[in-house]
Amino acid sequence: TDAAVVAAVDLGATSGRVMLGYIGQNELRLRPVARFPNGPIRLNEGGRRALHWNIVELYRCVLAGLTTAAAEEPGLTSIGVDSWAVDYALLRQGRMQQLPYHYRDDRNLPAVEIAHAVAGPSELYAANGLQFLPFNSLYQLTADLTTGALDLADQFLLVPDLFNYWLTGTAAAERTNASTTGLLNVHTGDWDTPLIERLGFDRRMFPPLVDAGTWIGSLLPDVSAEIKSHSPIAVTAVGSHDTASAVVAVPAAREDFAYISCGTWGLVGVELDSPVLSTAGRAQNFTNEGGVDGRVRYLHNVMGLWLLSESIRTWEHEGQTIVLSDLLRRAEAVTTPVAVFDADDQQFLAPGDMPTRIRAHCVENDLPAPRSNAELVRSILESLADAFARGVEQASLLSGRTVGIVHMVGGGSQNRLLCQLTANRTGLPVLAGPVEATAIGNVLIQARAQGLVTGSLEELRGLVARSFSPERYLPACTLVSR
Ligand code: LRH
Repeated sequence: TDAAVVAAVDLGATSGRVMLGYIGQNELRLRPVARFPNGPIRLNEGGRRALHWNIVELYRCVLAGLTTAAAEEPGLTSIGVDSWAVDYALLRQGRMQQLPYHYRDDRNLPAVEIAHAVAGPSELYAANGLQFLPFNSLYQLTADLTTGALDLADQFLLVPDLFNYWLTGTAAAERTNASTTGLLNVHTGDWDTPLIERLGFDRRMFPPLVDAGTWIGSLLPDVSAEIKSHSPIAVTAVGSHDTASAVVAVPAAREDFAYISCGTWGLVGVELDSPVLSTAGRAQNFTNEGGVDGRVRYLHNVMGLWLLSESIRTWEHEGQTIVLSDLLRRAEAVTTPVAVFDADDQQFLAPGDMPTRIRAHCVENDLPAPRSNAELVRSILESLADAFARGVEQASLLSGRTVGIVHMVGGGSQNRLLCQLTANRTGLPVLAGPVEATAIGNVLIQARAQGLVTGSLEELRGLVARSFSPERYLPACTLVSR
């Protein structure tokens, strides 16, 4: 074909992938070239079990994927990297100083107290517009301040920025992901120097900000050699926060849409032109994250498929053989009412035995504790759908935006039961897909930067809708079990 081709590197908290994106006149296609698992690695740190990312192994997987990509498509012109938010590497003179921490590490909890003693939650919200999440980078940096790790560093790079640096030698901070640090000012979109300094961090650690669509650099010669590429390849900044890229690829055809980007997390919200900084929004823990093209992602974090994947991990660890499709079929067949629990409860954040935590939570809250794996899965999906419905309703109320349709993108859009339950509980049609919205958003911003497509996000979304038709779920009241 005569389609132009770029590569999207999309790193999620449970898996990563390298995809080729083909951009034709009126159509977009994706082809996976590599998929690899990702997850926390536990290391002993003076008696404490610390959670880190195996970032070097992840980089090796990315290079292997890019090698395949370059072999299959010698005409590859550009690479874009996105990942989960908030986590970062500390460098000194270009050398990584410690393995990045995983946001589920428990060092953050004491750090929250320390940071809040300097700048309280309402003051922080007025400056950065972010919901409180104990792992926002500013709390993690506070932990690094107390261990002395910051004294050893002269540079802070979020995960995609780190990969871009390793690929090109250029250090830059892409804005959408930088907005999740808590250190960007919500009004100016720039590093909030007074806040950074009050919290005790060195402003010079934070690289120059760039917008999605910016050319970062060419692959370093040794990287080109390693992936066996013979033509120059650009690294382009995309919406490097995975959720920002996913929102770009929501195939919305009308304005009154809410989105649920559902993978490890379920990010539920609306897209706005300007932030909402109301006390009510802060009380409901709604965030104003930076979107591509200066849009605001006004959303709330719901625990997401993590509840399911961590339950499955627990069962497999116990020696059970789990077949996901069977499990979901049995969950769908459950007819007894199951517990609808608070999927947002912070006790589900840490890795560990999820079924036991969910049962204990149900008992504590006078809810029927799930008795079988199928009941537990049904309970998780009902609870997620319930949290999604509350999120959609609150996003609408808090922003004043009418919502008439819900787009579910990401891995969760493949879960038919979850989509149907979400339609039932929101009372709105749910349009499910694309599954690979994040990679698609990543590809689109590279394609636009290269002049292969033009136009606003609305036009890009039209292209997504034409290329990947979503599946429609209508609310069916009979399925609701409250
Ligand atoms: C989803 C996500 C989410 C963040 C979390 C850390 O992958 O980026 O938007 O809140 O990971």
